[in-house]
Amino acid sequence: MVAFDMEDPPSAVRMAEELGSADGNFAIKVGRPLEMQTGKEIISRIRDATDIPVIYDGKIADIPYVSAKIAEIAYDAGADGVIMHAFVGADAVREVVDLGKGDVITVIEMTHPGSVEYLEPISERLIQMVSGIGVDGVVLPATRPERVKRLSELLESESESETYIISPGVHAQGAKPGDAVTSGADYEIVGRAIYRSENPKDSAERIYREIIDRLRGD
Ligand code: OMP
Repeated sequence: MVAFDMEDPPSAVRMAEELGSADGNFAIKVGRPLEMQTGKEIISRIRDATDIPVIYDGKIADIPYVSAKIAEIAYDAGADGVIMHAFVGADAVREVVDLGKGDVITVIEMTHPGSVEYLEPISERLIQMVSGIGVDGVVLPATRPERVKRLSELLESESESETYIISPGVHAQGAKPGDAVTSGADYEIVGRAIYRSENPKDSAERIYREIIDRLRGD
């Protein structure tokens, strides 16, 4: 999953087109630094530029009504899924899930040190809560593979339906390609190492191959 946090909409659209024909299994995550340039329109432009999944990473964390409103705007603009925080509580998560307009991915633990202080102590309860509601995916930190392992096991025992795990932190934040998928994650998220590189398509394909090689034990 390629994080689109660049601040230049034309280069984002170009990269979306390139990823559509890249060798691998890709998705795009539109972050706030990009969204703030144009508003929801960039989601639609990226949606029109490629067939691969587009996730809106608004890190939504508001009261149920406003959380659902933000998510609805993103879905209607063309997002296949949205990322919201789990810590806002079951009522907010449920209201977004109940829209039934696309995937809901909830943040459980984050990649930065501050996450250890406040999210780690409550993350097992967050997993139980989102499993009970039935979200489509969760975010776990590639920077802490042992947490991905522990929480992926818990997720499997708690969830009645399949819940995928997406893990950021590869390269720019110190995780190595493959650290998360070999610990139980389904997708790894990579931003700067791709969109800041000289040839983003080549970088995406190379990192994708590295992840697959680790998964196969090559
Ligand atoms: P790079 O560090 O540039 O690869 O980007 C990482 C991407 O993952 C950014 O879009 C972050 O917003 C996102 N992210 C994290 O880095 N850490 C988290 O704990 C959660 C996320 C996320 O939810 O995507």
